[in-house]
Amino acid sequence: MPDIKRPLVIVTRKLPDVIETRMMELFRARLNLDDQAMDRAALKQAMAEAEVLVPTVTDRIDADILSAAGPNLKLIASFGTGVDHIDLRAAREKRLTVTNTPGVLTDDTADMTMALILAVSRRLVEGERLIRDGEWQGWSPTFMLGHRLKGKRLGIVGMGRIGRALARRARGFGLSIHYHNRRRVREEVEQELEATYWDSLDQMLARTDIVSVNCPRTPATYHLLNARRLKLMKRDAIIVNTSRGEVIDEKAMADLLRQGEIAGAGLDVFENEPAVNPRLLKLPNVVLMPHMGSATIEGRIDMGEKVIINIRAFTDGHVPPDRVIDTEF
Ligand code: 8YV
Repeated sequence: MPDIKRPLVIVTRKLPDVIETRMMELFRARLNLDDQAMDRAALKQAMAEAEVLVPTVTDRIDADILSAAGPNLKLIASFGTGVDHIDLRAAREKRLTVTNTPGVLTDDTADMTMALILAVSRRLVEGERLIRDGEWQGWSPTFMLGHRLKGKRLGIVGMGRIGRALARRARGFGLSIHYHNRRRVREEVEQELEATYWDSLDQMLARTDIVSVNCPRTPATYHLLNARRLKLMKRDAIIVNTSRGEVIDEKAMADLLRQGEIAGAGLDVFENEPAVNPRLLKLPNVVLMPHMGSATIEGRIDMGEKVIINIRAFTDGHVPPDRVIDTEF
């Protein structure tokens, strides 16, 4: 007979100690202390046993994995905001509730996006590498010239929480804000950000100097930036992505970067993580980060707190605050 108040919670990856300790106090928690990602068999076993599963972006919870759900499994409390790793329709058919952790990684991800914009525009990684390689010959007026941010146009693809947090930061650097979104944002927000809305993504891509991908990965955004659209970008424009790799056709982007049709890229996410298109590795005008957008200790603790709150609310019989409704996606 499952203990409703102290459910068996299976956590698929290592979480911050403070979160794990609290989970041990509140739940019958099964932790993954050595942080080995679960293979499909282990994931199925966890689905069969758990009352609550706490997966992360590295666990592909597809229909086949969901078919292994045991009778006690009621809640998938994902550690992260994006839910593209979970087949929401199949979860709903199994009458499983799914929650995520929105809002608490907004600032960290926006900071990382701004860092990538700066790193690519001002050639930070190239310069750093040169010094470490012992190749710096000293200052020169025409050495390592990048581009000034002030006065440039930033085109944000996806004006949700992270897109807006990026826009606020970017305004501080003197960038003017352009955006494309499924829906136009409220007038007060547009006014605050002095943001220009583009109904046509194609038009925005052709007119902005920096393109930032900040929309979730959904069936509608898969390869939203395909070869045709990437070719619309200005030759001296750069692209940054801190959302999901699948929103951009990575191969097409690598080709265009190599051909000089796009001037540079800052990428925190990739289509087949942890694999990175080998062509990207060879390009000096590309800054690559290993999916670290939300990687702050504060952010990861806040995410864990949200997971705990969602589990507690659910087991107390309430609708958890971060319930994911699949029609939203
Ligand atoms: C998280 C992310 O680290 O929350 C997200 O959607 O992309 C990341 O920043 C990851 O998802 C944790 O599961």
